[in-house]
Amino acid sequence: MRRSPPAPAEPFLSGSNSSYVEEMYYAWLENPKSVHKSWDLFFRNANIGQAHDPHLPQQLERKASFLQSHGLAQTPGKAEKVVEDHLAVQSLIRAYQIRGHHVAQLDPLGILDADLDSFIPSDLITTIDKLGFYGLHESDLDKVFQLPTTTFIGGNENSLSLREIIKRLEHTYCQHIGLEFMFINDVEQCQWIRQKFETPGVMKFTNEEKRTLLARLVRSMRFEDFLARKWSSEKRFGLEGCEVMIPALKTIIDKSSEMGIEYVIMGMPHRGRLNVLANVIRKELEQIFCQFDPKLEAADEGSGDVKYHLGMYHERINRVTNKKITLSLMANPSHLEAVDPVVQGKTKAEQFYRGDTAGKKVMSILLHGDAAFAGQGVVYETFHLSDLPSYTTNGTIHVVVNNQIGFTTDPRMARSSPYPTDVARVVNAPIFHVNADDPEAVMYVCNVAAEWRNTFNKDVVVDLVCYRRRGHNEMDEPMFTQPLMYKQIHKQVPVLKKYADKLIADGTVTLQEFEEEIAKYDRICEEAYARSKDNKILHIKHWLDSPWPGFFNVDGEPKSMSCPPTGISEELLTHIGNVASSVPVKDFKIHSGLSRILRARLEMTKNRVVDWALAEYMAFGSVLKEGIHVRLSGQDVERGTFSHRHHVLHDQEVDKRTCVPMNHLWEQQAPYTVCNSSLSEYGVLGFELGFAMASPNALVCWEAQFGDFHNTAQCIIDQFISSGQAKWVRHNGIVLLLPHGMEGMDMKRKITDSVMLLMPDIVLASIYVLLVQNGYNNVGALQEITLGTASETADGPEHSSARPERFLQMSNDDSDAYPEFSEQFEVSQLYDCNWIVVNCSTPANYFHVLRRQILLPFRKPLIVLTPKSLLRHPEAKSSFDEMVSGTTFQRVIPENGPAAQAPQEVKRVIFCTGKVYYDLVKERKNQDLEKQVAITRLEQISPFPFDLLKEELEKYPSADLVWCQEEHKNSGYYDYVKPRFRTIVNHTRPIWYVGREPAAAAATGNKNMHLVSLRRFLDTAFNLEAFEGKTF
Ligand SMILES: Cc1ncc(C[n+]2csc(CCOP(=O)(O)OP(=O)(O)O)c2C)c(N)n1
Ligand SMILES: [Mg+2]
Repeated sequence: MRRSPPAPAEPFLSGSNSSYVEEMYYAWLENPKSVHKSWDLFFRNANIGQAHDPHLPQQLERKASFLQSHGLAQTPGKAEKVVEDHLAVQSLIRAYQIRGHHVAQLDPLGILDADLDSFIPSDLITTIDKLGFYGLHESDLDKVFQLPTTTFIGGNENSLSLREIIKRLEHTYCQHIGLEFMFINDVEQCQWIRQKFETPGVMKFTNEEKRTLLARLVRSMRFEDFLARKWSSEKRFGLEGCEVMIPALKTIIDKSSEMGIEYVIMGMPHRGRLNVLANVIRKELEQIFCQFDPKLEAADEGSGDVKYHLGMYHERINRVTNKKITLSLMANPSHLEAVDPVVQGKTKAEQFYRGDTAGKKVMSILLHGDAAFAGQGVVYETFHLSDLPSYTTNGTIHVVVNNQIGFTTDPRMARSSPYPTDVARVVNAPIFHVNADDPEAVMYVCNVAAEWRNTFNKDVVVDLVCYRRRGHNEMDEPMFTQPLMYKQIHKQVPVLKKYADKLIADGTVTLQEFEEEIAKYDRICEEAYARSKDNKILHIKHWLDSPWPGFFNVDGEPKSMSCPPTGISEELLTHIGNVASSVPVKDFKIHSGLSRILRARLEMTKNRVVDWALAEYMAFGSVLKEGIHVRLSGQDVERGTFSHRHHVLHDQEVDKRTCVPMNHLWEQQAPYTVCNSSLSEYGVLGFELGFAMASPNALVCWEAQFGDFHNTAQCIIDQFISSGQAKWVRHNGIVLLLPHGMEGMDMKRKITDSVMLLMPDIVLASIYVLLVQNGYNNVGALQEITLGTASETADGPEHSSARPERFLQMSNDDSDAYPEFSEQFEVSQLYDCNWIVVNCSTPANYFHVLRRQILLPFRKPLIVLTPKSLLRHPEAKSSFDEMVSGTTFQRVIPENGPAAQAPQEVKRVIFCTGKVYYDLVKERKNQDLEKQVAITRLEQISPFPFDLLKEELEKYPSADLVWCQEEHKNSGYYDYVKPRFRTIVNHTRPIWYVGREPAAAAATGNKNMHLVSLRRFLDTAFNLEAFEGKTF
């Protein structure tokens, strides 16, 4: 067979190609000389016929009939071959654009395939006989072909010989750069890339540029050599084998600075990190070297971190552009890729606060290892944030140190995708693979990547295909596991030598200049090394990646140790309540169900009460007035998972028309951002944490759909939120809102939001009656249903617990140390803790704790266990009296009923937290035990309010002490509170447990079981003989 038809998936005649013949024809009609001579020949001879070719693609047939209809009915055999050959050449060009990277020489070792496959695509002309694939022959090589508009290999020429076409395609696509971009579904972007790489002579550098590149390579290489010489047995995760990464980053930064970027935020793993700090960020070398001294003492509080995890922030002048540039390298844990979303969040915040909506001033660069980039799911989650309006950073440049190994694991065992970078294809990011032993190719690619980001504000990946000269760290023996690879690596001439030889050979530099450059940098290192010996103390403060100028005093301490009052004026409360109940935009039609909710809010405002949603509104609204930006992010947060929030109103008649009343509170207010996130926890929580890093003057909240989903973001919680300050002296005031509680209700699931909202009130009333008649007597649920806002609050094992025990277990306050109670105890305890864990039982207290969070003179993460059924519980309402000026957050809400009037009569004090309080109060009333049993609520669980609880305990000297929780014994709060209570009473009194038995699952999926266990523990709670005779 003479020609193989092109693969059906490849529409090689589509788009601009398909109109090519027409274009030629019309041009030829106007002026036969305007087209290439082969077309001229074709059109002139077009009246001579030729048998039907069954393999002629359909579209070509259409062209043939087009020609016929123009009176060119008979096509000559010769002419048809010309057309066929042109089409074949187009298809050949396209094949290189799509698949050229598969044969590009990407591996500096020359032994591996970067795409893990030695297969050579059959449509690339790697040997002359493969011309036959296109029906072409060696004799066609010198024939001249018109070039399609989808290639730039011709430069100023419209046509080239086939020989030259293949040569230029090979040069562009099959040398040291492998381009993956043809999957991008935007023609303009594809054209842009083709032009950047195909245009002949684009990869030319001036001598000056080459010398700068060489000097940068010298620094990169000699830095590692220096460390290796001085500390041969220390781990440093050296960059050897990918030294080019330093000039690569510097090129990206130079180019970006030239195009207006003022601030670059970077995240990277271990490999080459010290080198980046030294040679890109330009941390003083002595500060790096001194960290190798085992006797170095830590000056700051906290546990600190290893040198290759610390962050850095530096403002300086970019020497190439002479412009000011700020560079920040984010501190990160060992957990690979975890820092990615954090960097993005911080970048977004920096853009947001500068009004840099298009990302023209601030950008991020993320570095990755090949194994981690392919293996870690958070990479994918982060990519998926890249184009979302409230999360985009307007394009990130990703640089992969693709040393073709992950610790000891061969890529063939570590990934199923051809390249480690394939994950980037999901967002249509172009991927530029480049052989890291060709520094000029790397420079070129990096320049293009920076221009791409500036032009399209989209992500781009630079894949530095390199090798790892040593083991995973400097102590490892790589020959155990990669013997052949390492035999080759031992023979490999270092890139610096290769490049220096090349520049010396072509006269760009002399040997003497090169040696001087080396000597100069070695001297810099030696001098810094000498100075480093004077550094006896490590200040981790000097390694801050996100300083907050003006927030702390000059010593980095809080400006005060008190918290301003959190109550606000009645006038403010009323104003916020009124706006929260309104639609502050004209001609905006909201859903009738929502009107009902807004009416209820207005009614509450008139009656001076708030429910949960309104309390949150008041907290957010009031801090906005004080110029504090509020950002609430998470899945479905705009409406609220439980349909209680409704911060974004949707016009029922105009698509995408929305209104956020919170942004209509005052003329001069800080902006409120509320954004439904992608369905990710790891990525989004990391992002919000990064956002909260940028400024202390923002209340940044992340809400989990249900509290237990936070465990898919566990790495962010453990590695950053819990321990971030201890490791990196970096404060962070992020708020985690975690819906928590065992509702045990499966009924509500059946009566969903949409159904409810369509029902008139009369029908709802009937449902209410019906449910009561059927013995369904959970007040919260009924209230929810009558409000017409029931939602997916289905509970069971997976929706009940935000796992408070885990947060409490990681709290750093000492269970056994009896603290000294000073006047500042409340605030200093907060200052000393690693995070604050609260479970509020009233809307007012929720309001106060959110406000306290931002009014404190320092920042700590706040974990809030938020309610579900309490959102609409008729008892869980607060009066304005609990929120007005003079009121504050109550860490403990003591009993204030009859039991408190005669405490000596009280037989039992039940301590509890959260929603179970309402069950206990109801049961106490039922059993008429209001005088005998006091119920005290712990609202701030950690840090533990030792001072207030001590007062409570002393008030009831002869009472049993009980901790009651609805959670199972091995979860919830018991293990945390028990030793602390016992510390208060100096182990003289027991604290009895009342609650559910230990269990593996967080809750039952069976309603009946749920109710039985509830009944059982309520009975015990009020059985005043329950613990008689028991020892502790
Ligand atoms: C989440 C996570 N899992 C495992 C590790 C342990 N670990 C450290 S480095 C490494 C290999 C990383 O390979 P790669 O991403 O290719 O980077 P390279 O070291 O080759 O530069 C592994 C598995 C880790 N640090 N983080
Ligand atoms: Mg690797």
